Amino acid sequence: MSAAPKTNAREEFYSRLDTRSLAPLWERLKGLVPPEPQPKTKPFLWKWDDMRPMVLEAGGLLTAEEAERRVLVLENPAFPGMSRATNTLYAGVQLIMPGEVAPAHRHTQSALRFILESDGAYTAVGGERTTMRQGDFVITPAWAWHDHGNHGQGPAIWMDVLDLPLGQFLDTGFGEHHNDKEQSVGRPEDDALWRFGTGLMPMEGERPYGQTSPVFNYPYARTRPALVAAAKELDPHWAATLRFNNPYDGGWAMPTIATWMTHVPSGVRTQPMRTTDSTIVAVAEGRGSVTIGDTRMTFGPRDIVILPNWTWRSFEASEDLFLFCASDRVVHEKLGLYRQEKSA
Ligand code: GTQ
Repeated sequence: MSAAPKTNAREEFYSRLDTRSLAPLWERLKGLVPPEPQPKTKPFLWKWDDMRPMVLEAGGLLTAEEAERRVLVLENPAFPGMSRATNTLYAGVQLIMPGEVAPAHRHTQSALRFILESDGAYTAVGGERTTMRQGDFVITPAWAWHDHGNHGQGPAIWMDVLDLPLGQFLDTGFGEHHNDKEQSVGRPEDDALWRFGTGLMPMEGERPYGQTSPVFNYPYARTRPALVAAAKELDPHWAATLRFNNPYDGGWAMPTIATWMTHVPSGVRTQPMRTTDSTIVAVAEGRGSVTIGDTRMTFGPRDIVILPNWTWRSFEASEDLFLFCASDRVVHEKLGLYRQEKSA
Protein backbone atom coordinates (compact mmCIF):
# COMPACT_ATOMS: atom_id res chain seq x y z
CA MET A 1 0.00 0.00 0.00
CA SER A 2 2.61 2.60 -1.04
CA ALA A 3 1.37 6.14 -1.67
CA ALA A 4 1.14 7.23 -5.30
CA PRO A 5 4.08 9.40 -6.51
CA LYS A 6 3.42 13.10 -6.09
CA THR A 7 3.03 15.34 -9.12
CA ASN A 8 2.38 19.05 -9.31
CA ALA A 9 -1.15 18.42 -10.57
CA ARG A 10 -1.86 16.16 -7.59
CA GLU A 11 -0.29 18.56 -5.09
CA GLU A 12 -2.34 21.39 -6.51
CA PHE A 13 -5.46 19.21 -6.23
CA TYR A 14 -4.64 18.31 -2.60
CA SER A 15 -4.32 21.96 -1.60
CA ARG A 16 -7.69 22.73 -3.17
CA LEU A 17 -9.18 19.74 -1.33
CA ASP A 18 -7.73 21.08 1.92
CA THR A 19 -9.60 24.38 1.52
CA ARG A 20 -12.85 22.33 1.45
CA SER A 21 -11.90 20.18 4.51
CA LEU A 22 -11.38 17.18 2.24
CA ALA A 23 -8.30 14.94 2.00
CA PRO A 24 -7.02 12.17 -0.30
CA LEU A 25 -7.20 8.85 1.58
CA TRP A 26 -4.56 7.30 -0.70
CA GLU A 27 -1.93 9.60 0.82
CA ARG A 28 -2.89 8.50 4.33
CA LEU A 29 -4.06 4.90 4.10
CA LYS A 30 -0.73 3.37 5.11
CA GLY A 31 -0.65 5.33 8.39
CA LEU A 32 -4.32 4.66 9.10
CA VAL A 33 -4.24 0.91 8.49
CA PRO A 34 -0.81 -0.29 9.72
CA PRO A 35 0.13 -3.96 9.46
CA GLU A 36 0.37 -4.09 13.27
CA PRO A 37 0.15 -1.67 16.22
CA GLN A 38 2.82 1.06 16.29
CA PRO A 39 3.19 1.60 20.07
CA LYS A 40 3.64 5.22 21.15
CA THR A 41 3.79 4.39 24.88
CA LYS A 42 7.40 4.07 26.10
CA PRO A 43 8.75 1.53 28.58
CA PHE A 44 9.41 3.40 31.81
CA LEU A 45 10.37 2.77 35.43
CA TRP A 46 9.63 5.00 38.42
CA LYS A 47 11.74 4.06 41.44
CA TRP A 48 10.06 4.19 44.84
CA ASP A 49 13.24 5.68 46.34
CA ASP A 50 12.90 8.65 43.96
CA MET A 51 9.12 9.04 44.19
CA ARG A 52 8.67 8.82 47.96
CA PRO A 53 10.77 11.87 48.94
CA MET A 54 9.20 13.93 46.13
CA VAL A 55 5.62 13.13 47.15
CA LEU A 56 6.49 13.85 50.81
CA GLU A 57 7.97 17.18 49.69
CA ALA A 58 4.60 17.99 48.08
CA GLY A 59 3.12 17.24 51.52
CA GLY A 60 5.16 20.14 52.96
CA LEU A 61 3.95 22.56 50.28
CA LEU A 62 0.18 22.13 50.34
CA THR A 63 -2.50 20.23 52.24
CA ALA A 64 -4.55 17.39 50.76
CA GLU A 65 -7.65 19.58 51.08
CA GLU A 66 -6.03 22.51 49.25
CA ALA A 67 -4.90 20.22 46.47
CA GLU A 68 -8.23 18.30 46.46
CA ARG A 69 -6.05 15.35 45.41
CA ARG A 70 -2.35 15.72 46.26
CA VAL A 71 -0.91 13.52 43.57
CA LEU A 72 2.26 13.37 41.50
CA VAL A 73 1.21 12.31 38.03
CA LEU A 74 3.22 9.46 36.52
CA GLU A 75 3.62 10.92 33.08
CA ASN A 76 5.00 8.67 30.37
CA PRO A 77 7.75 10.57 28.50
CA ALA A 78 5.92 9.63 25.28
CA PHE A 79 3.05 11.96 26.31
CA PRO A 80 4.50 15.16 27.82
CA GLY A 81 1.88 17.38 29.46
CA MET A 82 -0.89 14.87 28.79
CA SER A 83 -1.09 13.10 32.18
CA ARG A 84 -0.85 9.63 30.65
CA ALA A 85 1.07 6.66 32.01
CA THR A 86 0.08 4.67 28.92
CA ASN A 87 -1.85 5.58 25.78
CA THR A 88 -5.14 4.82 27.57
CA LEU A 89 -4.50 5.01 31.33
CA TYR A 90 -3.61 7.71 33.84
CA ALA A 91 -1.53 6.90 36.92
CA GLY A 92 -0.38 8.96 39.88
CA VAL A 93 1.05 8.65 43.37
CA GLN A 94 -1.20 10.13 46.07
CA LEU A 95 -0.23 11.25 49.58
CA ILE A 96 -2.46 11.67 52.65
CA MET A 97 -0.74 12.74 55.87
CA PRO A 98 -2.15 11.70 59.27
CA GLY A 99 -5.31 13.65 60.08
CA GLU A 100 -5.77 14.95 56.56
CA VAL A 101 -8.84 14.53 54.37
CA ALA A 102 -9.10 14.52 50.57
CA PRO A 103 -12.64 15.91 50.21
CA ALA A 104 -15.57 13.96 48.76
CA HIS A 105 -16.23 14.20 45.03
CA ARG A 106 -17.40 11.93 42.26
CA HIS A 107 -16.72 11.59 38.55
CA THR A 108 -17.56 9.34 35.66
CA GLN A 109 -13.96 8.12 35.44
CA SER A 110 -13.29 4.82 37.21
CA ALA A 111 -10.37 4.77 39.65
CA LEU A 112 -8.34 2.17 41.46
CA ARG A 113 -5.80 2.45 44.26
CA PHE A 114 -2.90 0.11 44.83
CA ILE A 115 -1.57 0.75 48.32
CA LEU A 116 2.18 1.32 48.60
CA GLU A 117 2.48 2.55 52.22
CA SER A 118 -0.24 2.91 54.87
CA ASP A 119 -0.86 2.14 58.50
CA GLY A 120 -4.39 3.42 58.81
CA ALA A 121 -5.52 5.32 55.73
CA TYR A 122 -9.09 4.78 54.60
CA THR A 123 -11.25 5.53 51.63
CA ALA A 124 -15.02 5.80 51.67
CA VAL A 125 -17.30 4.56 48.89
CA GLY A 126 -21.09 4.30 49.06
CA GLY A 127 -21.29 5.20 52.75
CA GLU A 128 -18.70 2.60 53.71
CA ARG A 129 -15.08 3.00 54.73
CA THR A 130 -12.31 0.54 54.12
CA THR A 131 -8.89 0.64 55.75
CA MET A 132 -6.20 0.48 53.08
CA ARG A 133 -3.15 -1.64 53.82
CA GLN A 134 -0.03 -2.21 51.78
CA GLY A 135 -0.74 -4.39 48.74
CA ASP A 136 -4.53 -3.91 48.85
CA PHE A 137 -6.34 -3.26 45.57
CA VAL A 138 -9.15 -0.75 46.16
CA ILE A 139 -11.79 0.34 43.64
CA THR A 140 -13.62 3.64 43.28
CA PRO A 141 -16.49 2.86 40.88
CA ALA A 142 -17.53 5.43 38.27
CA TRP A 143 -19.84 8.12 39.71
CA ALA A 144 -19.42 6.89 43.32
CA TRP A 145 -18.77 9.58 45.98
CA HIS A 146 -15.32 9.08 47.44
CA ASP A 147 -13.16 10.77 50.07
CA HIS A 148 -9.90 9.62 51.59
CA GLY A 149 -8.42 10.11 55.04
CA ASN A 150 -5.65 8.87 57.29
CA HIS A 151 -6.10 7.79 60.93
CA GLY A 152 -2.59 6.30 61.03
CA GLN A 153 0.67 7.60 62.47
CA GLY A 154 2.61 7.90 59.22
CA PRO A 155 2.07 9.05 55.64
CA ALA A 156 -0.23 7.04 53.38
CA ILE A 157 0.94 6.69 49.78
CA TRP A 158 -0.77 4.79 47.02
CA MET A 159 -0.84 4.50 43.25
CA ASP A 160 -3.99 5.77 41.51
CA VAL A 161 -4.95 4.42 38.10
CA LEU A 162 -7.86 6.03 36.24
CA ASP A 163 -9.32 5.48 32.78
CA LEU A 164 -8.92 9.24 32.12
CA PRO A 165 -7.29 9.18 28.63
CA LEU A 166 -9.93 6.74 27.42
CA GLY A 167 -12.68 9.01 28.77
CA GLN A 168 -10.98 12.05 27.21
CA PHE A 169 -10.99 10.33 23.82
CA LEU A 170 -14.71 9.65 24.17
CA ASP A 171 -15.25 13.08 25.83
CA THR A 172 -17.63 11.59 28.37
CA GLY A 173 -16.33 13.20 31.58
CA PHE A 174 -18.66 14.55 34.28
CA GLY A 175 -17.69 15.40 37.86
CA GLU A 176 -18.96 17.20 40.96
CA HIS A 177 -18.08 18.10 44.55
CA HIS A 178 -20.02 16.79 47.55
CA ASN A 179 -21.63 19.37 49.87
CA ASP A 180 -19.80 17.80 52.82
CA LYS A 181 -16.05 17.33 53.13
CA GLU A 182 -16.61 13.68 53.99
CA GLN A 183 -19.60 11.54 53.06
CA SER A 184 -21.54 10.11 56.00
CA VAL A 185 -20.72 6.54 56.88
CA GLY A 186 -23.75 4.27 57.17
CA ARG A 187 -22.25 0.77 57.02
CA PRO A 188 -19.66 -1.08 59.08
CA GLU A 189 -16.15 -1.47 57.71
CA ASP A 190 -15.66 -4.34 55.25
CA ASP A 191 -19.43 -4.78 54.89
CA ALA A 192 -19.05 -5.12 51.11
CA LEU A 193 -16.40 -7.81 51.49
CA TRP A 194 -18.70 -9.82 53.76
CA ARG A 195 -21.74 -9.39 51.53
CA PHE A 196 -20.09 -10.02 48.17
CA GLY A 197 -16.56 -11.34 48.66
CA THR A 198 -17.02 -14.74 50.29
CA GLY A 199 -18.33 -16.88 47.42
CA LEU A 200 -21.87 -15.96 48.53
CA MET A 201 -24.17 -13.32 47.02
CA PRO A 202 -27.29 -11.53 48.20
CA MET A 203 -30.39 -13.32 46.81
CA GLU A 204 -32.01 -10.08 45.58
CA GLY A 205 -31.21 -6.45 45.00
CA GLU A 206 -29.65 -4.21 42.39
CA ARG A 207 -25.97 -4.18 41.58
CA PRO A 208 -24.78 -1.30 43.80
CA TYR A 209 -22.15 -0.03 41.33
CA GLY A 210 -23.44 -0.92 37.88
CA GLN A 211 -20.78 -2.78 35.91
CA THR A 212 -18.15 -2.44 38.66
CA SER A 213 -17.52 -5.10 41.30
CA PRO A 214 -19.43 -4.53 44.56
CA VAL A 215 -16.27 -5.62 46.41
CA PHE A 216 -14.19 -2.46 46.65
CA ASN A 217 -11.20 -3.70 48.64
CA TYR A 218 -9.44 -6.90 47.58
CA PRO A 219 -7.07 -7.22 50.58
CA TYR A 220 -3.50 -8.35 49.93
CA ALA A 221 -3.84 -10.60 52.99
CA ARG A 222 -6.18 -12.74 50.83
CA THR A 223 -4.54 -12.21 47.45
CA ARG A 224 -1.01 -13.21 48.42
CA PRO A 225 -1.78 -16.72 49.73
CA ALA A 226 -3.97 -17.35 46.65
CA LEU A 227 -0.99 -16.48 44.42
CA VAL A 228 1.34 -18.70 46.41
CA ALA A 229 -1.14 -21.59 46.01
CA ALA A 230 -1.44 -20.89 42.27
CA ALA A 231 2.36 -21.07 41.90
CA LYS A 232 2.30 -24.85 42.34
CA GLU A 233 1.64 -24.87 38.59
CA LEU A 234 3.44 -22.16 36.67
CA ASP A 235 2.44 -21.02 33.21
CA PRO A 236 5.54 -20.41 31.06
CA HIS A 237 4.36 -16.93 30.02
CA TRP A 238 2.15 -15.78 32.91
CA ALA A 239 3.91 -17.58 35.81
CA ALA A 240 1.22 -17.59 38.56
CA THR A 241 -1.34 -14.99 37.49
CA LEU A 242 -4.79 -14.46 39.01
CA ARG A 243 -7.18 -11.78 37.86
CA PHE A 244 -9.46 -9.78 40.14
CA ASN A 245 -13.05 -10.60 39.28
CA ASN A 246 -16.53 -9.21 39.72
CA PRO A 247 -18.48 -11.75 41.81
CA TYR A 248 -21.70 -10.94 39.89
CA ASP A 249 -20.49 -12.37 36.60
CA GLY A 250 -16.93 -13.62 37.00
CA GLY A 251 -15.73 -10.91 34.60
CA TRP A 252 -13.14 -8.24 35.28
CA ALA A 253 -13.59 -6.26 38.50
CA MET A 254 -13.83 -2.94 36.63
CA PRO A 255 -15.52 -2.15 33.29
CA THR A 256 -12.61 -0.16 31.80
CA ILE A 257 -9.48 -1.33 33.64
CA ALA A 258 -8.35 -4.96 33.78
CA THR A 259 -6.53 -5.86 37.01
CA TRP A 260 -4.57 -8.91 38.07
CA MET A 261 -1.59 -10.00 40.13
CA THR A 262 1.34 -12.07 38.98
CA HIS A 263 3.65 -14.06 41.25
CA VAL A 264 7.02 -15.02 39.76
CA PRO A 265 8.91 -17.26 42.20
CA SER A 266 12.59 -16.55 42.80
CA GLY A 267 14.82 -17.83 39.98
CA VAL A 268 11.96 -18.10 37.46
CA ARG A 269 12.08 -16.31 34.11
CA THR A 270 8.88 -15.98 32.06
CA GLN A 271 8.86 -16.64 28.31
CA PRO A 272 8.48 -13.54 26.11
CA MET A 273 4.94 -12.51 25.20
CA ARG A 274 3.29 -9.46 23.69
CA THR A 275 -0.30 -8.27 24.03
CA THR A 276 -2.39 -5.48 22.51
CA ASP A 277 -3.01 -3.90 25.93
CA SER A 278 -0.50 -1.62 27.66
CA THR A 279 0.09 -2.35 31.32
CA ILE A 280 0.99 -0.47 34.49
CA VAL A 281 2.86 -2.72 36.93
CA ALA A 282 3.39 -1.89 40.62
CA VAL A 283 5.78 -4.13 42.53
CA ALA A 284 4.09 -5.33 45.72
CA GLU A 285 7.06 -7.41 46.86
CA GLY A 286 10.34 -8.79 45.63
CA ARG A 287 13.08 -7.93 43.19
CA GLY A 288 13.77 -8.75 39.60
CA SER A 289 14.00 -7.43 36.12
CA VAL A 290 11.84 -7.05 33.07
CA THR A 291 13.04 -7.08 29.49
CA ILE A 292 10.79 -4.91 27.31
CA GLY A 293 11.80 -5.07 23.64
CA ASP A 294 15.55 -4.51 23.93
CA THR A 295 15.38 -2.53 27.21
CA ARG A 296 16.11 -4.31 30.49
CA MET A 297 15.02 -2.71 33.76
CA THR A 298 15.83 -3.86 37.28
CA PHE A 299 13.25 -3.12 39.95
CA GLY A 300 12.42 -3.59 43.63
CA PRO A 301 9.50 -3.14 46.02
CA ARG A 302 6.98 -0.36 45.23
CA ASP A 303 8.63 0.57 41.93
CA ILE A 304 6.23 1.17 39.03
CA VAL A 305 6.92 -0.07 35.48
CA ILE A 306 5.17 0.58 32.16
CA LEU A 307 4.84 -2.26 29.64
CA PRO A 308 3.86 -0.72 26.27
CA ASN A 309 1.31 -2.40 24.03
CA TRP A 310 2.45 -4.94 21.43
CA THR A 311 6.02 -5.08 22.72
CA TRP A 312 7.73 -8.32 23.75
CA ARG A 313 8.30 -8.57 27.49
CA SER A 314 9.56 -11.14 29.95
CA PHE A 315 10.09 -11.07 33.72
CA GLU A 316 12.83 -12.58 35.82
CA ALA A 317 12.64 -12.84 39.62
CA SER A 318 15.80 -12.58 41.72
CA GLU A 319 13.56 -12.64 44.84
CA ASP A 320 9.93 -13.90 44.96
CA LEU A 321 8.02 -11.31 42.93
CA PHE A 322 4.43 -10.18 43.50
CA LEU A 323 3.28 -7.74 40.80
CA PHE A 324 0.05 -5.76 40.64
CA CYS A 325 -0.98 -5.08 37.02
CA ALA A 326 -3.59 -2.76 35.46
CA SER A 327 -4.30 -2.51 31.74
CA ASP A 328 -6.90 -1.61 29.13
CA ARG A 329 -7.35 -5.30 28.22
CA VAL A 330 -10.99 -5.34 29.35
CA VAL A 331 -11.84 -2.67 26.76
CA HIS A 332 -9.97 -4.55 24.01
CA GLU A 333 -11.89 -7.71 24.87
CA LYS A 334 -15.27 -5.97 24.84
CA LEU A 335 -14.52 -4.49 21.42
CA GLY A 336 -13.14 -7.76 20.03
CA LEU A 337 -9.66 -6.24 19.64
CA TYR A 338 -7.57 -8.13 22.17
CA ARG A 339 -4.69 -10.21 20.79
CA GLN A 340 -1.62 -11.80 22.29
CA GLU A 341 1.41 -13.53 20.86
CA LYS A 342 3.59 -15.93 22.81
CA SER A 343 7.09 -17.12 22.05
CA ALA A 344 7.40 -20.90 21.82
O1 GTQ B 1 -8.48 10.14 44.42
O2 GTQ B 1 -10.29 10.88 43.52
O3 GTQ B 1 -4.97 10.59 40.99
O4 GTQ B 1 -10.18 12.18 41.30
C1 GTQ B 1 -6.82 11.72 40.03
C2 GTQ B 1 -8.14 12.12 40.11
C3 GTQ B 1 -7.00 10.67 42.16
C4 GTQ B 1 -9.09 10.67 43.48
C5 GTQ B 1 -6.26 11.00 41.05
C6 GTQ B 1 -8.89 11.79 41.22
C7 GTQ B 1 -8.33 11.06 42.26
